[in-house]
Amino acid sequence: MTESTVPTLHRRGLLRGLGLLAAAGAGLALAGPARAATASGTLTVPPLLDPATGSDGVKVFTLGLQSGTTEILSGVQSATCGFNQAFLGPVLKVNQGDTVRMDVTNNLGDVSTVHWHGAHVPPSVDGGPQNTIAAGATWSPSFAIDQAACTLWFHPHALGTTAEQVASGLAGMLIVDDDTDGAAALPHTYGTDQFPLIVQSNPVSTAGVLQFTTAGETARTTSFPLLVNGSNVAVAGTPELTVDAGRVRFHLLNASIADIVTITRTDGAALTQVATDAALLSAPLAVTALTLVAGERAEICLDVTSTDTITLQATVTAGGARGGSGTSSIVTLTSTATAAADALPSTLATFTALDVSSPDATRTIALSNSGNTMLINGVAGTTMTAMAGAEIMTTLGATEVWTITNATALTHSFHLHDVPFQVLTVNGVTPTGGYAEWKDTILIAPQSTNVIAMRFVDYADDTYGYMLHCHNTVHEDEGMMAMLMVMDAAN
Ligand SMILES: [Cu+2]
Repeated sequence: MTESTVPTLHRRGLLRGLGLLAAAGAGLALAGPARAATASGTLTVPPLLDPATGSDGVKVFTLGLQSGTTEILSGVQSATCGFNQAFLGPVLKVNQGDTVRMDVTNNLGDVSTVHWHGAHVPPSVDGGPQNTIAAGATWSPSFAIDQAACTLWFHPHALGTTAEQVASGLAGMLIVDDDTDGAAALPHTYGTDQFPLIVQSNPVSTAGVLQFTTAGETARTTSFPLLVNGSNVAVAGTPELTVDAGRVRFHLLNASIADIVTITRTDGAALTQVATDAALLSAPLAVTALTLVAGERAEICLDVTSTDTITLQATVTAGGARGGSGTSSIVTLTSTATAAADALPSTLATFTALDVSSPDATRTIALSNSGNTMLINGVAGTTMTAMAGAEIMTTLGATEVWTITNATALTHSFHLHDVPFQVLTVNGVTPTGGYAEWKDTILIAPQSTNVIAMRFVDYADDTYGYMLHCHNTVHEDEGMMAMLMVMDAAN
């Protein structure tokens, strides 16, 4: 990076830029015709966490939940938390077929858990409320990465404290890659042509105190700054990114505790979506807008050459009782590339619709509320006892069809652990676009009926359960969570 590429570098920008260069492999200063492509700019790029190699080639990632302080509002230090840093965390990249061990040490003063959102793993290592990590303790789950390329994330999932801990900054991205031709055709060099865009619209008091309850959302002194990779765009300015590549892949994550973001280009041109939450799309998909409810992800590719400037923006809609609003630019992308990238392949992955002609079970998942008490099938899942009394029992290998009804006037974010699902209908209509393929987190509109299908494969356990819940984590903490037990057919 040279000053000419970042003319307005100030101290905070400089720190960000240095982080970016470290992430990009420091190919930076040694410009020459044969150098690897690299990137520069003020966009905060989370560091890539290098795993240690354990026995039998296990990739060992070391994560520490810690507290710290972060300037979220201009000139105000907020008490925050993060993984290995004061706010948010590093990016972990793994490959299908890897075996990983996560050495997770809880250096918070409170109990926590770490859930691998979207990962198909046994319930005993899923990081739900049963996998509590006491203050000062280390939890070391080991599991196989048995799913194809996708964008996952990790965050706490303890009872009653999820919104607080996620709002405080405990959120990180986990990127799965695979060996398919489709994945290989997408940009996949982190910090060079592959970047996370973690967008958050979260409630903060004028004193800089992060809020995580309905009361906090609605308090008069609460504002909802828009953060991109932890940086407030209203304070630091629109993040800038200059790449040498002709194509960039952004891994979008809405890590807000409640709010909904819609991503568009400022010039109104189409984005090329290449993945949902849960998988690469079967084919690249041109979309003019991508709406992500809390917890939802998507991947996009942008083709860019030296004559282009592309700016992405996020339009925020309140997901809770009160929330953010308005539209903010979230990244301005330029490139030094003179040649256009080759066309993306017409096929990225194979998508096969589940056979739901004779499902093993059909269920109704009824979302309702009584004031600020949020219910699934009439039960507020605020304790393990309450959830155990209303648990859903299924059998390994079962294909199920669930009808999710929303009797509330609120938008919810439905997330199922364990396996991804397919959306069959929304209010009777077959969905299109990304909602027509694999998903693990979907928007549930007020008063809507949403039919989804899934197949429970691989992991049965009669002790540990999976969760299904609203990923508006305020609603989750208010009870919109239930437990699913996947039992072995022989039991
Ligand atoms: Cu909800």
